[in-house]
Amino acid sequence: MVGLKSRTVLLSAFLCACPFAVVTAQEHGHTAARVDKEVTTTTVPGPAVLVNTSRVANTVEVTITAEPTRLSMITGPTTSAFAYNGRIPGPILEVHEGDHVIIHLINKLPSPTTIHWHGMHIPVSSDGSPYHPVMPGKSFDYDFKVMDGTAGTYWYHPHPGTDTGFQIAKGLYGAMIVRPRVDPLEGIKEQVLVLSDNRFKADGSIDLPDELSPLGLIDQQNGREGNVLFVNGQVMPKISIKPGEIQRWRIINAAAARVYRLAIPGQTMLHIANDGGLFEHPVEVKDIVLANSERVEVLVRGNGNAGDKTVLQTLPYDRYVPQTKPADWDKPIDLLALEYTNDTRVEPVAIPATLRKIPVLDTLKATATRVMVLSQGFINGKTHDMNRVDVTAKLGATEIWQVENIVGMDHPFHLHGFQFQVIDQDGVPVPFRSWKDTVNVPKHSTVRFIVRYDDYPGKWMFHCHILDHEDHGMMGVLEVH
Ligand SMILES: [Cu+2]
Repeated sequence: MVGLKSRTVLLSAFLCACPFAVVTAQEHGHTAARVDKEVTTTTVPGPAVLVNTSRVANTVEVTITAEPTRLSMITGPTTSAFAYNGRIPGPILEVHEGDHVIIHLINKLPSPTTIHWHGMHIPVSSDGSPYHPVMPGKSFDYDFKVMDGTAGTYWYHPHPGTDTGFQIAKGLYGAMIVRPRVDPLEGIKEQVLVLSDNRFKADGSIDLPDELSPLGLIDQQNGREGNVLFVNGQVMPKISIKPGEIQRWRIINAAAARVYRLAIPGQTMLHIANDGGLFEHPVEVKDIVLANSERVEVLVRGNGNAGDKTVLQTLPYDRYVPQTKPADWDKPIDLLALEYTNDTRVEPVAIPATLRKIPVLDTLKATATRVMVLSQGFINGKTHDMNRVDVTAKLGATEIWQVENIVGMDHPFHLHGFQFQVIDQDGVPVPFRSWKDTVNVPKHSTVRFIVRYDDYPGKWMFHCHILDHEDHGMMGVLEVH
């Protein structure tokens, strides 16, 4: 995907190191209004944090406006986009376990939208699924309590029926962090890295081809990938690290279809968390495959010396249908620069050997196995129907899902509302427990996971998280009652 031209775009944007500036808000006819001073204190000039307007203890109340805007997304012409509070990605929503959270969504878009709090265990009325669209010009209050044990890295994005890919491509996505009451890694410097990609036309507009055009058909097949790779809305941003310092990176794959295989050349990372929060023990890894909508947390150790420079890369990962595999899929791509400061070496902090305990979901307690056969665009041979319930289950029941991918490309499978534990892939047990809400099911593979439907009845979506597949109906409904 990344040819000579886009390499040039990457390079020139890096040299420019432009902050992500709001140019105009079309709906209000504002003139250029820079928002640089809202940028967080992290070295990556990422999104601002949503301001809590509540004066009540343990309560977070924020307002998110989804609105058309015009932004400098790449070097050159500006881009007509959608943004949450004028930013791409949207501002970070930061909450604690035990908090009461109220989010006022104001929809100033020309079409219905929702906000789905991806991975959160919350009431179905606040899930932001296609069952609860917010019409243009209308508002909606999402209202939920953050459960204990759910601390982790999440994200939010629209989920309005068949328009999800379009709205996310236009810029609607943001990070959400749930902090625990006591963090075993308290005091370690954090970076939030929201990964996404996009494709632009020469006039700066987002390239969303007609579905029946040759490129549109490839997008439908593979999922739409872009040749411009963003980290927090920036191309090739820079992170500073002191020699000896350890940093905690919370990484979110917000791309429509691109699967990342993350690595820092010549060094390992400590993988400490998946979608639903910390592992029991850190795991040393050379690289991590991060499928669409998955999150990981890693500890990056500043092993280098003052003035050294390295990069975070995405390595080749073959998720594609062979016939439409991008020509340069096998080339690594740099995502961000990691640069050592000239500070004297700091003493690395000690990392606890045990981060927390994760309760076991016992397969002997499972009362059903749900078989989901994924083919190209279908789940169990069907496309999504809002008026059909595909799986009915009892509140509190423990069940196994057996997700069988029978085609020649990967499908990342997401279940709303309930975190699960992956059991095995093709019969090979996963090496350790973790909480997940999305699992990549590689081509011609079967993944089994176990889930307990705690607390919240209702109609919950499950679907492929390649947005083109989801929007074309690769989705079903679980009703818990
Ligand atoms: Cu899919």
